Amino acid sequence: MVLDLDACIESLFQRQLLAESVIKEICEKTKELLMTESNVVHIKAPVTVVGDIHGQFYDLLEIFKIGGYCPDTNYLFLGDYVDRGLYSVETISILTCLKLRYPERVQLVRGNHESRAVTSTYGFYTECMKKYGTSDVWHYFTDLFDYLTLSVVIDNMIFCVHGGLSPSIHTIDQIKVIDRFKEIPHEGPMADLVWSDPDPGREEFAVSPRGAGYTFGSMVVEKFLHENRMDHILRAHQLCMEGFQVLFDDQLSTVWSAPNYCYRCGNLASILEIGVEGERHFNVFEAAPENERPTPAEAQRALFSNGVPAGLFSNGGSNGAGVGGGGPNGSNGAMTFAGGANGSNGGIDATQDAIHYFL
Ligand SMILES: [Mn+2]
Repeated sequence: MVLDLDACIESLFQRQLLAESVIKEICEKTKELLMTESNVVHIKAPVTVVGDIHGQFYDLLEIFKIGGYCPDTNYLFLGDYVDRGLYSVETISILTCLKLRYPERVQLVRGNHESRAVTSTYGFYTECMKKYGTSDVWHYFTDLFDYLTLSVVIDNMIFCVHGGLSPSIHTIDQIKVIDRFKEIPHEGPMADLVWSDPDPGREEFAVSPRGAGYTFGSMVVEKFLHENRMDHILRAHQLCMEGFQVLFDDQLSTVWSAPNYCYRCGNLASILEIGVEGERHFNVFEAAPENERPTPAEAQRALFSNGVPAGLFSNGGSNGAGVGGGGPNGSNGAMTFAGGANGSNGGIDATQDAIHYFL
């Protein structure tokens, strides 16, 4: 059987899951493609950059509506495609198909959730089991995650990564020599790239409250950009109530693309449109309209069904709060997100991952 990627993409847009055998073939082919990519992929603007999606498939559909469809719009996705939301399978399925179909126009960077350890705890594993009845699909995708690139550079000026910088990385060339084809380690440069966060209250590196990666301050950003002759760092990884945040005198941006995160945070989201001259425009959006989502009851049926039924995701009905917390310690009030009042991260709640929750 010849793989018809356009048909796969079309059925995913119609809210229908792909057959397990098709996912297997797509993952195999995509691995072969990703194997040829450097740890630092160089691309050119114009490109639209997308931050964390976390299984919020209906919001991803909204992103294509707002930002344009492939291949008319070039996309750079900054990781954290799965976990937390109800539709990790649909989300990673469509992104993988688009990457395979339009390899030069779609870039997928690895996030800290593109990992066996994290997806075992935060939802993707359970969702695969419920939607397919076996863990095979989870194995196909998590094996694929080992091949995702770690960073992208736009027009030699903008360094893009999921989390942030590492005390053991000073130059782009040091990223290029990392052996990335493996599970994300608990520490070291590869872990730091997917786990670290900027801290506007500091100048240097410090221990991260997440228990993995580091926080890094203004001097670190300044030095990295100067050393590598770039002018901006672009990353995702932290919830921003306004959908984005710009720090360090416009030298670093966070883009966050999961509106109303975990179906309860009430935050805005954005995609960052970068023009041919390097101009940056955050296109801010809200959660997808309620009448285009399944109701919580339909979503639950979807989760508890083993087959691949068509029409499962029918429209209509209102959408209340979908899943609750989901974090191992449940919800506990105060949230931390990018740009906490004085720059220091207080506690960590169920919407911000910390490595000690699953180690
Ligand atoms: Mn993340």
